[in-house]
Amino acid sequence: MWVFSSVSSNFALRNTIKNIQNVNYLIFIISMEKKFKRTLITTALPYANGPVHIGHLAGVYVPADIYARYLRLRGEDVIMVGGSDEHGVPITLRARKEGITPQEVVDRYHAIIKDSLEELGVSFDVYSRTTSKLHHETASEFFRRLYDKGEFTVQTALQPYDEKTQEFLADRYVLGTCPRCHNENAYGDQCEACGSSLNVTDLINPRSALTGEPVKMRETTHWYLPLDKWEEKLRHWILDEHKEWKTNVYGQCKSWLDAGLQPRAVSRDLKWGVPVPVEGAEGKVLYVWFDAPIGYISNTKEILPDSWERYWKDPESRIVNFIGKDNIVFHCIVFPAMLMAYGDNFQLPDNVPANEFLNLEGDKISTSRNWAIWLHEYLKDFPGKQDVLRYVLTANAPETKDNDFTWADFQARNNNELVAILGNFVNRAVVLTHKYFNGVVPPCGELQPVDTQLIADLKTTRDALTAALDTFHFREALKQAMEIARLGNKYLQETEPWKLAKTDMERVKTILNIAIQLCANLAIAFEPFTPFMSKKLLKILNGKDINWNMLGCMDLVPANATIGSPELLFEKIEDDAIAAQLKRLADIKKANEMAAWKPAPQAEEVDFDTFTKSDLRVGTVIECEKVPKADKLLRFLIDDGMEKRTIVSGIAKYYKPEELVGKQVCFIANLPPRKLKGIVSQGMILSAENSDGSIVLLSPVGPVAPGSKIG
Ligand code: B3M
Ligand code: ZN
Repeated sequence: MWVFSSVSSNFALRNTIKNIQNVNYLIFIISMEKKFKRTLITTALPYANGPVHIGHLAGVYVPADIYARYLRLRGEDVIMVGGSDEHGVPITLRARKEGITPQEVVDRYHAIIKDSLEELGVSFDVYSRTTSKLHHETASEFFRRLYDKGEFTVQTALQPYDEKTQEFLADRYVLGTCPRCHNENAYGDQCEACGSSLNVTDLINPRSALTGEPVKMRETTHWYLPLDKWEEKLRHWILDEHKEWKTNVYGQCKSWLDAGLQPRAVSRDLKWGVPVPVEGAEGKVLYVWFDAPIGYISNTKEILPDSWERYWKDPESRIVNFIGKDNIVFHCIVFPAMLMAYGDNFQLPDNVPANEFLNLEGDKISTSRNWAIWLHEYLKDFPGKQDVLRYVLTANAPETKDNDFTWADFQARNNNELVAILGNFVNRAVVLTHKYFNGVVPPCGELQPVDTQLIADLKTTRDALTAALDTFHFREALKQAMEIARLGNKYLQETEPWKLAKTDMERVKTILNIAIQLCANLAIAFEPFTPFMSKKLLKILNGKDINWNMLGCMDLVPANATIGSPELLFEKIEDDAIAAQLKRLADIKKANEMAAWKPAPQAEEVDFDTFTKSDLRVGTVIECEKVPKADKLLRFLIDDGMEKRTIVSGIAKYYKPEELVGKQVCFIANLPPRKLKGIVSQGMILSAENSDGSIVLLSPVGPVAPGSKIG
């Protein structure tokens, strides 16, 4: 076993400062040097109305975990807290849809989310839930203190109400006609057909989604947090003091602040949630966005009941919120205003590195349309491949703009990067050490220029990797980690120890010693990104107790140590595994199209006599063939009971001619003949257009005599 500690971490920082041009990086790194004593990492609380998908992972959980693991390797005091968001309308909607209680919904999905995140290696110190007693108490107390301090205003407003069920309706529970596109099933907050965001009062003929009854507007009273009161403070805190925040976050905050802040209602007329803890508030709960961020506090309390305040109230502590871009306003404006209103030394977040969105195969990920890769399903379909998903989602993370996940990219990054670069280098180093030295690490002799160059390159890469991690540029950081493996492959290619083995065994010793040290460096550099691989590699190298200061060192595995047998770190992903995933997505797309399909509106009335003028009959197909130079057309010869008639029909895309011979079809007999591609067509074969646009021929259910009339 090798256990190591050396080089000052400030060495890495100073070196990085020299190399880095970007001023924001520089400001940040200098501020890092003043050092925080501890870091609290929070991750957005996913709604427990469904499992988590790759969008949640790429946006929040994977980057947060990379950062937490990195800080732990640096020996810093860090905790990462998370939990499920179990209140709010999304939960009650799902419960109604499935005919179960909200509690049953959250129990089911909380378990799936918690287990799958754990299996992916997301290293929470606590993963809790907002239905816990502790959270209800914490959120209640928070509201009550603001109430007692007079921080709320009370406003009465008109809200949609369902008289049949006698309840106020959340915006999502109101349906009506969209004023823009006339979709009759637009929601009170949004029309999914044209994408416009709406107010309930915009809807034409609003009706209750619960009963279909017309919605009445009724007065109701709520508590509001006057955000305008905190506007100047927020402006100064974000726009002046946090210029180092990511531009997408800073920009969104600036536009909210420039538009001017308004009071926000923090209570709702709903049965599910944290009850509003004041008299006369029966039937009202805290707005989910009021209680959910308080969940970060409850979660910290849960693991550190006596010392949680150190992470929240000590100015030497720092809070980092990992979230998706749709949550920016709540974390940068609303929650900070709540904390300021609360007072008592609560600290505001030091950084909010929000990500943009991840799309899937070119389309927006959507829980309701099932357009997603669900984590728990991925883990079932690709057992043991947690690192591959973590790697791909980081390599392609939507850090500065929306990005696309494709299965082709997933396969390519696994096969061409993890297998061909990282796995290949480690395998070569370990196999050669076994081949020439029976798995005993040889000593390092005198260094040649190629060796010193490699060591210099390794140190430069380490500095770039560290700087990227410190500034939340995880894509760049991963690239730098992979650069170490690339350097290793290049080094073996240049030094060719397998050739030297015939002439200069002393030199081979040095080369393989260096190669094994590089493997140890890889185990450390990749730990935040691919912890499972790292663990396996450390086991092969008999290493333990790694830390970030070891990176760049060339004496990690002592000479004469015995290493384990070679084991493949990654395996190729074959085409059929990818094809199965693509087929699943294609099936979902088709099902969605079918679900969205509506039959054409009924045509105008015709009188019976007009209808009977059409001579509809059944015939038997005698011959059927493709019409040359016309890809859409088939030529039929039909036995119509009297003679044989030719009909040309545009269905070649949907049927093979030979499969139609002998079948019975329906046709209109008394249309005037028409010439198509030089062939005279004597009628029209009847077919139906399916929801996906495909054409299906009509045929009698049982055999009938050719020429029989339809009517
Ligand atoms: N549950 C919304 C979301 O999942 C919300 C986040 C809460 S973070 C305090 O996007
Ligand atoms: Zn619309």
